[in-house]
Amino acid sequence: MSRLEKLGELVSEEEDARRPPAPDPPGIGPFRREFWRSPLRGQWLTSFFGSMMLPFFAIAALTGFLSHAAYNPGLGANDLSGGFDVDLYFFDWPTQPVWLYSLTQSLHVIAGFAVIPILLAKLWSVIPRLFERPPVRSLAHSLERLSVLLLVGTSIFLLVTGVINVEYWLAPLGFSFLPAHYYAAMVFLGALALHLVLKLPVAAAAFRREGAFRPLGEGIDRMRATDPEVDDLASPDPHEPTISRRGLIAIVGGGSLALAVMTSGSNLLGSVREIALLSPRGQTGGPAGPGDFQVNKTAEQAGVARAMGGPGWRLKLRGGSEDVDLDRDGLLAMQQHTERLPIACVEGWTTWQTWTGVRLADLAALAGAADGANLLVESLQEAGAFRQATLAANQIGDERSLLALKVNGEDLTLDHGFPARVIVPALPGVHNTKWVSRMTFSEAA
Ligand SMILES: Nc1nc2c(c(=O)[nH]1)N[C@H]1C(S)=C(S)[C@@H](COP(=O)(O)O)O[C@H]1N2
Ligand SMILES: [Mo]
Repeated sequence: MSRLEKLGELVSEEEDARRPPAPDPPGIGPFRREFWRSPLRGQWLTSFFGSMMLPFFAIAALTGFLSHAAYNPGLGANDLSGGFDVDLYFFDWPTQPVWLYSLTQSLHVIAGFAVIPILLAKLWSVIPRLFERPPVRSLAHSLERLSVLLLVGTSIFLLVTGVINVEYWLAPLGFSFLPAHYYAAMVFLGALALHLVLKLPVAAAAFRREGAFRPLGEGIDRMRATDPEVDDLASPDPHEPTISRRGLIAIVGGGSLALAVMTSGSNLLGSVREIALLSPRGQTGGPAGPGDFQVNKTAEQAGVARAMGGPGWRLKLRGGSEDVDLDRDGLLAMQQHTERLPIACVEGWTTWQTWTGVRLADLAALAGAADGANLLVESLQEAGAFRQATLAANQIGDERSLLALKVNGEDLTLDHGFPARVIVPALPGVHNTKWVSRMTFSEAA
């Protein structure tokens, strides 16, 4: 026992002595420690699950911030988070490699799905704490419990909002995913840091006592419950084990792996969609043909009718030295370029297609845009946060960045953005605006 722990114990003993004997509520049901009888519970198991989760949370946090950076939240119309538009980053999101956002966002979603079984197992392992009596022993104890409450609350909230966003259950709930997810992530990271400071010594002690990996070597016949005297999570009255600790860990790890594999099907590679059982956009989008790949929001959902992109449609270039209006034939008469580029959505899916159209850089030159200008792209779609996006100078300047008119050799389908859509390498899917009607260059930055 460390000096600090000893001190803590002395203090709490003293507190116990000072407190008048509380009228002990009758120990009933789950409020009795004996109620919880699994011989698996103990600080080692909880610490092991906690350690298993750490890499997933580290990946999710890092890639979450990268996604925020990729959205260029400080730029023009890009703040979707209701005020959280600070540019926290000291770098411009690059356009190279073209699959960068696909990689980081896939990892984000994979890590989030894969951690779910481990989090559930860890919560199961500490459930007696929820019924701890007395609920609050001291100021320090109440603060610790509050931080755990925040940690558990935000981690569940982050995973639930992430999953419902991926699964398209969000719209009916009528709240905005990004701000909720961002702000919860901030609270979560704070609570996690505090939790680590408070619990690392406990976990380290449990690993020293039990051997960090020793219980993994024990089958059900050799497994013993830990001593409830030294381990406040151990059951004082354990029943016979029905599974070993390593058996439970294998099941949890297997579940986690299965979720990771399934989630990666429509993700990283964008190609093994048969295993993407949990992705509503895992399969295809429209009628068979060159436009048969997933559609995020259909034209109908966006309120865009084919007639709006008909013969009367003009692309309006604004903000340069000259206002230019182009019809679709005018665009087709410009130099055409073909690029194979992914659309990588924040939801985690990726789809690689072959796009043909004009370079954004050529449009900037045509309009006489200033060097270093950024670009507000607006859609025929009248309402909704995704009707517009602002692109940074490096994104306009990349020669693979297109205003696409065709996909896979044929005119864009209406659902994929006819008459014209943006496609920029390594750009989050949401900024690849469909049904473009107007492009406004800013003054030079
Ligand atoms: N105007 C407009 N453009 C949009 C959207 C939208 O809702 N409206 N959705 C965006 C999102 S979130 C993604 S992931 C991509 C998906 O493109 P796709 O539907 O062609 O696959 O389009 C983007 N462009
Ligand atoms: Mo998206």
